[in-house]
Amino acid sequence: MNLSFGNRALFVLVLSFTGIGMHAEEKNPMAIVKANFQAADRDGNGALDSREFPALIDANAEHKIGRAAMVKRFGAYDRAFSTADRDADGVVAWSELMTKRPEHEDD
Ligand SMILES: [Ca+2]
Ligand SMILES: [Ca+2]
Repeated sequence: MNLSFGNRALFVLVLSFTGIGMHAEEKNPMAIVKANFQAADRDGNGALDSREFPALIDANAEHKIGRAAMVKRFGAYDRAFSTADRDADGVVAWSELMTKRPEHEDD
């Protein structure tokens, strides 16, 4: 290698910056859930009905987010759906996922 100090410093900087970027992405489950939500929302109406919801659970389970893997393992999609559908209008909106309250976290 025949890098000057400046080039070498830049090289290290780029490497560490890339590393931080990847790390931050893995550390942000909300961004992953949002992407999974949008992928699961097949008709694109901004909410998941009971047929779309399992796709979100499965995708979240792949990323080991929350209790998704457990819901998937027990096939408890209906129960998870009615818990997530806080206003019981038959669809789970993104805002409903975001307003999940702590008392619903216990079993
Ligand atoms: Ca939808
Ligand atoms: Ca709802």
